[in-house]
Amino acid sequence: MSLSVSRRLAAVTAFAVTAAGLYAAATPAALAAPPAATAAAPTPPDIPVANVKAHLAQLQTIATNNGGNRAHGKAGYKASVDYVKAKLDAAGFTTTLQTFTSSGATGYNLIADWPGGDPDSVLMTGSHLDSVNAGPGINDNGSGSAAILETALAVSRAGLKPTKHLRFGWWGAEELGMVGSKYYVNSLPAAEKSKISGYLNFDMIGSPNPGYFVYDDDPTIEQTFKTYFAGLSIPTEIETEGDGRSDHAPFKNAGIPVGGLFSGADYTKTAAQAQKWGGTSGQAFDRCYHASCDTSANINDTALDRNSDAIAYAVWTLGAATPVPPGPSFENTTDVAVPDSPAPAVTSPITVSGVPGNAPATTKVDVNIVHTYRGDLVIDLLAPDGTAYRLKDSGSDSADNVVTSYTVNASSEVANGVWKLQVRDVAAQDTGYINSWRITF
Ligand code: DTR
Ligand code: CA
Ligand code: ZN
Ligand code: ZN
Repeated sequence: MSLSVSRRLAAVTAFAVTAAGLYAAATPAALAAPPAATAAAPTPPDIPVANVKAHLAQLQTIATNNGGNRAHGKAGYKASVDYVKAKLDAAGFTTTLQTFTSSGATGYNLIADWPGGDPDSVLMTGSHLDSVNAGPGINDNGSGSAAILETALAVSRAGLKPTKHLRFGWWGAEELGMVGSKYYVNSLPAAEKSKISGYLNFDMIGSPNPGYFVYDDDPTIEQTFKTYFAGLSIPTEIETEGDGRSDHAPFKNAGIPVGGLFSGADYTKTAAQAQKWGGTSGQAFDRCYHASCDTSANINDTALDRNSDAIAYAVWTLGAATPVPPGPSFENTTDVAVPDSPAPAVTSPITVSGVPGNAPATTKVDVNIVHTYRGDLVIDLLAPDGTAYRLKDSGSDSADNVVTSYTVNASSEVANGVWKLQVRDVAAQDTGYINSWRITF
């Protein structure tokens, strides 16, 4: 790509003014490690409700493309599992697919472990991912599934190092009688059950005529949620539709402390409840419960947002999140032109030294690429031994530039050595350049 005059000047200026910087950029010394974080636990993040709704849109598309549902034993359920799993794998989680059989069909539980934390003290968060056969199940229970997925992704974005070990679960065949969660709990050896300090369940948290219900099982978990909503001046009620009606039941029956949130199903909102929560009295919390109309339109965004944020608050608080002193960071700011397709990939090297042991499961890669059609680009992280970690695939994305942070589970790689950012333009027209990139351990 021909450099515009301003870029040529900028390039020359950069070379003249920061020759040392360029030298440093080519073989950078570790950037000064920021001061260690204070002992206070980090503030739980706001969960962007737009991200949660984007997951719901994907689940809606999956149902639409697979006979209108995401039910156990149907293609739509397995496609839902594959979607969630891909997001978690890309975010550095260790995922496991557990299979079981129910009503003659294979069912799937998806378990995702966040590396680190005390293996003898596990905080688990779960939602059932299946719908009924009648419809796409966006509130029941895409809402819970999407909210805990986005919370897990927030854990990854934060590079959280909680005291407890965090585990997330997406259950199959809940609508057949909590079959997946029962199978998971019953398959756990007693020693593993005893390590679970608490199970948080989220099944229907975006009901269109919402209530704010808190499970009244474990008092500590219950109080955690009540504290959150009190901070928003939102009154809550105890969930009284029956303990046995969702996936927390098998955990509770195994003696594990449980809690959760619920925005209501087919029961009717009273006048008193409408007075404090808004919405329509005399109408069900979710008129599309177990119906074909449980689509993307069957969500109250405010309830979904508040409950998603409450989930993050509970995971951070109950997980006893501790500060994350950022590890050593290395950067290369040398511009590297990315030629238009067809052309070989280009690379930008960073020599890492002085970092003991292996890279962490939460190795962070910050990428800054200037380009006029980022969908042309395939981006990989190359470890010193040549192992490639795909950061970004090509696709129809006409937006400019890639300015993104990726989390890579590079825990099998020795940290010291020459890491490379590899970029290849795989579609004709449009060019750009690697502006800078950084790796943080
Ligand atoms: N049985 C759940 C919906 C449901 C009904 N009452 C509660 C109470 C707590 C959680 C969930 C529910 C379902 O259809 O998936
Ligand atoms: Ca939010
Ligand atoms: Zn249901
Ligand atoms: Zn449900």
